[in-house]
Amino acid sequence: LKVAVLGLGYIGLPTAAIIARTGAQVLGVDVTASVVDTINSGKVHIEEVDLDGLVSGVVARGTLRASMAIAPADVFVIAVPTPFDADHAPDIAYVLQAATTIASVLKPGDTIILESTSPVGTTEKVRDLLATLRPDLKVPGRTGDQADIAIAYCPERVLPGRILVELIDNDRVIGGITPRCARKALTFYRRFVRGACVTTTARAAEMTKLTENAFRDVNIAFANELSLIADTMGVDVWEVIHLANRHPRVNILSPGPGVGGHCIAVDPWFLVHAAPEQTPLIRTAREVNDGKTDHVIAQVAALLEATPDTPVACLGLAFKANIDDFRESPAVKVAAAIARRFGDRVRIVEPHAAALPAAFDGTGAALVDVDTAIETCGIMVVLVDHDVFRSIPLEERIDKAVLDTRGIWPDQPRPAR
Ligand code: SAJ
Repeated sequence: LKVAVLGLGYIGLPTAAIIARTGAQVLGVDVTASVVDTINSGKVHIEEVDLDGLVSGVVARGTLRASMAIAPADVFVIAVPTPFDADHAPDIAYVLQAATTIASVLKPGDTIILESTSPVGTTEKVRDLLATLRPDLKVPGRTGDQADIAIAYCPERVLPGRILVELIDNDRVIGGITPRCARKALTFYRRFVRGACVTTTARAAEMTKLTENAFRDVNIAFANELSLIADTMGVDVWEVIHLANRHPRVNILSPGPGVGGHCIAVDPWFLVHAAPEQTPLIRTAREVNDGKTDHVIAQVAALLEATPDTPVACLGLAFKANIDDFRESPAVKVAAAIARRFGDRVRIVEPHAAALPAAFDGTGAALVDVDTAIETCGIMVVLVDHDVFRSIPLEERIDKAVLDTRGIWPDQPRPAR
């Protein structure tokens, strides 16, 4: 079996490597020369648990090769980004570009699978584009079931930090343009997926992916709203959530400084954009979560103003615990806003960063290690629940003014109201 994976990012590269491990001949295609060179030398350009060993193994065995050029294959997997523009309108240009690339080598019997998070209807647009570019091939859904090629949508749903495990163990939703397309894609996923593979239509699968991330966003927004209420009431929100979750049908998520990453803070907008009148809840959840970041910035600023000249340590920059991914991170937004205002009073602790990101350029903030932060800072702001911060014992922070946005230090004495 020959497989081409287009887009070698956080999803494409692990997927390509796992397929290559099954013995299939995998070509990874990416538009960035340095990514292609890195992979062909057996190395990785992204951090993900166990990915480096897997990639070096399959490259050495010759089952994974990267290139900037496409080549014929039996199965094409599209895993390119789908960003949104300033008005939150999804941009599927990279998906259509990938489809155009595939069209140049497509032959009867091939299967094309879109994995990128996409607005509902995108897989049909891919089909329509291929029909235009390759009038010699019968595309599915337009000519009965007697198509020359199969096209399906199968969203990835892996969690960064657990990608290699979840790629294999998670259930997969496989949406075909036709039932026959879904069955062909199913045969492919059965090669490496241990979870259940459930088939449906392409449109239902597209909406399922957006629904999953909107569900999580709405639930985090509920937790974030609770944290604002609890602050007003002088109640510990973590205790309230802990107690409420003892109810058999209540399961509240955790408040934080906002929602980051490239999925949960983005995908709900695809639904809002597609159905603006029907999405007051999903839109409000987005606004609550983004608003929480502004609220934390104001809280930290007030704390710094109340204690002039005291250095502050901002703990964490990653968008969530124990990863090195700073994309759309609320921690970066908070720390950079504080650094712009309070300059060299600001110390940043991020064990996963070798240097401060560009957002801190010219601010005077410094990157320091945990011990230096504890020794030099009178104020500590927890922005990320990295294990290394969680394990700082009470005696090392009892004399600090603490703002713990992640609830990692329940034993920290609360200031009197
Ligand atoms: N967060 C909270 N409170 C919580 C949970 C998360 O504030 O209780 C924050 C995190 O700190 C982070 C953000 O939300 O800033 C997102 O983190 P996450 O762990 O919820 O999700 P991601 O972005 O790492 O991955 C999500 C997952 N989707 C769901 O859980 C429904 C993953 O399964 C998807 O594959 C991924 O999005 C994706 O690529 O779409």
